[in-house]
Parts: sequence; C-alpha cells; structure tokens
Amino acid sequence: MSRGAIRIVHLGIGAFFRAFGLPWIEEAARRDGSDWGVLGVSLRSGAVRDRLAARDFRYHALERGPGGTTARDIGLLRGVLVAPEDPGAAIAAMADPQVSILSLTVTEKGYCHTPATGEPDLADPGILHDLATPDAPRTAPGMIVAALAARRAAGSAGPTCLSCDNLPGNGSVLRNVVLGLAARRDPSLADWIAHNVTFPATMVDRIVPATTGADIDEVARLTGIRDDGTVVHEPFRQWVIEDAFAGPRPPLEAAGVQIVPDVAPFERIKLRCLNGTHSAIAYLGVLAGKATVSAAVADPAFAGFVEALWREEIVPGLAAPPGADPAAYCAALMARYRNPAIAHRTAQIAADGSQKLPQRILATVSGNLAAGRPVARLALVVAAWIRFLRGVGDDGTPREVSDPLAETLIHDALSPDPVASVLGVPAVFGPLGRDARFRAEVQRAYDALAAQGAQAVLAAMR
Ligand code: CS2
Repeated sequence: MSRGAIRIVHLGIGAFFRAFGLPWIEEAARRDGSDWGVLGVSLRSGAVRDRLAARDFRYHALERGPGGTTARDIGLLRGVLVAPEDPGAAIAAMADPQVSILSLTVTEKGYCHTPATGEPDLADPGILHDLATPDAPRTAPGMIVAALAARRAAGSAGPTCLSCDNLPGNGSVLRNVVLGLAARRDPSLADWIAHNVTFPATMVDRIVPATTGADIDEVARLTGIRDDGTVVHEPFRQWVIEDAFAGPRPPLEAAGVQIVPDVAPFERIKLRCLNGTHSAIAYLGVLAGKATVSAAVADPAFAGFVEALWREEIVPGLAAPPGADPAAYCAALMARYRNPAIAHRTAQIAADGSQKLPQRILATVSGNLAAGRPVARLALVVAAWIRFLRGVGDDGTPREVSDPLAETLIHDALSPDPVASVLGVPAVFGPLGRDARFRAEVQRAYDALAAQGAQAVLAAMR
C-alpha cells in the first residue's frame, strides 16, 4: 500500500465502483492535483484483492461504446482489505483521521433494512451478529458503527458516509440503520453520529456488466497487459450527490459530478425509468430466452413494450428533475440499452428481485393506483417475476433464482395459488399486496404468461 495518502475507504469494492466512482474521483483529483487515494474493503471474500494484487491494485476500465473501445489504467486504488479475515484492520483503516469519506456499494441487501419500511431489520442474521459482537462486525452498517465509535473515542472528526447504491433516499436508509445500531450499543454514540457525521443522498448511473474473458482479451490487445482485474462499462455516466459533506472532498464537480441540494427527483427518474425497465427486461427476457438487454431490445416486441411502459405508466407519475426532459431521458436510455458492445446479462439483473422491485416497480404501481392511471404493464413485470421465481424459462430450461428471500419466494411461486402467495409477502409488497385491482391485473398477466409465454404476450401487446 504505497502511492500516497488514503483519504477514502470504500466498502464493497466490486466491479461497479471500480468502473464508475474510482475513475471519476481520479479524474476529479487530477484537476487540482490533490491526492485522494482509496482503500477498498471487501465484506465477503478475498477474490477481488487476489485478482488486483498482481498489478499492485492498478486495473483497467474498458469502455465499450457503439463507436469503439478504449482502456484506461486506473491507479487510485491503494489496496484491498478483506474484512472477514481481519475486521479490526478494516475498522482501524476506516477510523484513520486522514480518511474523510466512507463510501459504499454493497447492493440493496447490504443495508440490512426492511425495503417496505426503510427500518433496520432486527431479524437479519448479520445485524443480530453485529449487535452481539460490535467489535468484529460483518455487515456494512456494523463496520461503519464500529469505525465511528473508534473515531469518537480518538477525538477525530466525523466523516461523510456516502451510499452509492440504487435505493431511494440511500443516505437516509444508511443513516437510519447506522443510528439504530449505534443507539443499541450506546445512545451517546448515536447522538455523536447525529451531530458529526453526514449521509448525503446520491444517484449513481453507469451500466457495468460482469467482466468476461473477451473483455480481458480486449485489454490485452489494446495495451499488451493481461489484466484479470479488468472492469467494463458503457460510455455514459451520471453522478448526482446531495451537497452535505461533513469534511474535505475531491473537486468532483470539476469533472462533471452534479452536487445539488435535492437528489430525489434525479433518483426517482433513474430508479423508475432505468432500473424499472431493466428489471422488466430481465424477468421477461429470462422467460423468453433473451440472454442480454441488447438482444432483448433488438426484438421489436420488447422495445415496443419498454417504450409503452415508459410513456403510459412510468413517466406520467414523475416530476422531471431540473433541466431534464423525461421523454428525451427515456430515448437516451433506449440507445444505451441497444449498445451492442455491452453484453449485460438479463440473469445478472434478475438477481435480488425482492430488494429491487419495491423502488423500481411497486412505488410506480402505488402512485398509479392512487391517481387512477393504468398499471397493466407494471403488473405484467410483477407476474413475470413470479413466473421467473419458479426457476424455469418458458422453454422449460432451468434458470437460477438468486435472492435473499429465495426460499420463501420459490416455495410461494410453486404453490397452488402463486399470485396470492407471492403478493402476500409483506417485506416486498406491504399493503399493496392486498389491493384488489392490482391483484386482478397481476393474475390476468400471470395467466397470459402461463398460457402463451412472454414472447407471445409481448407480441400481442403491440
Ligand atoms: C441493474 C443496475 O443489475 C441491476 O439491477 O439494473 O445495476 C443498473 O445497470 C445500474 O443501476 C445502471 O446505473
């Protein structure tokens, strides 16, 4: 771990942040010559560390656009610690007074909250473990609480905790869980955090498919270096951050990051228009045998469905963020989905539906029901998810269901009344699961999918 000071510790150092945040922070720091070294912390395995160690934590970010491919060598990452191997070392790094930002991409489930309420999930095994063993935690919120306790004890300043996951109000979600855990450990610690630490909301956007052997070969062709740490991404990127930093930060806006007073309208259009239709394409695509997003939208039945979903059921309930036109936003999204150089697998997006659907699809459903707007296409997405949970495509081939609630969901999806059983899972649907109009629409869509398959249902909707 050489090459200058570490001022940011990032939890969850997977492909997304290496293809999005790190190149962007590096670019920003270069503008004013400041030094913003990042230390990664992996909360699960040593795989990323082992892959990156060979090049002293440098790696290539491969940009694949319709017009060509470029590889950039990123040198901002100074090392990766693997928390399960030595939680104390990771906590000490996070508590270092030179570190002013603790950022995280730990996926929706990494917040250990109940998606329908936003509250800490006190039945989560990780949370129970961290409450019992606060000095050797294993969840991201538990690690943050331990580091904040160490900072307070040392008389250090409070950092900025920067959630970069696709959750509505991601800063508040993190704050609630951290404060909830801290209060159970020591109410005066929670009080110190409330006064000294900030949790800005953020919206992050860049499509980052899983790296393949072909990507590693492409970097070797372009640079002569065989780099197993390669990450791949589209050209597009957008990062909107609430102006609420507790201390120093890189000059992000100089590199195009938007620092704004209110992230909510940006976050809503992104979660509902992009992530909502991503999940739609994922479940319908997995059923219909479309392996990637670009393969799905190359089919006019899929593209037409996605466009109608935006136009009829998603955009009418959205307030446009400052300077944005939702119709143009959606047209740009379709161009991103069509990018043939990005092989974004529908199976990758289909994972963790129980954590994703509430903010991506169900929030729009609730708004439409209250305003008397249509929900038929949104209901078809929910029905496709329920079909997907059976673990087979429309052609009968097995499909993997990966979800923290998989056991319950698969059981419910295979029961005699799958729609009623799955809609009755309160952690996902809350009171919406009991709405008669929604239930009827999902049932109708489910019956159509069961009878005809996803491909024929979409073709008939055109
Ligand atoms: C995707 C997102 O995997 C998924 O669930 O919808 O990762 C998506 O690609 C990003 O949010 C794009 O910014």
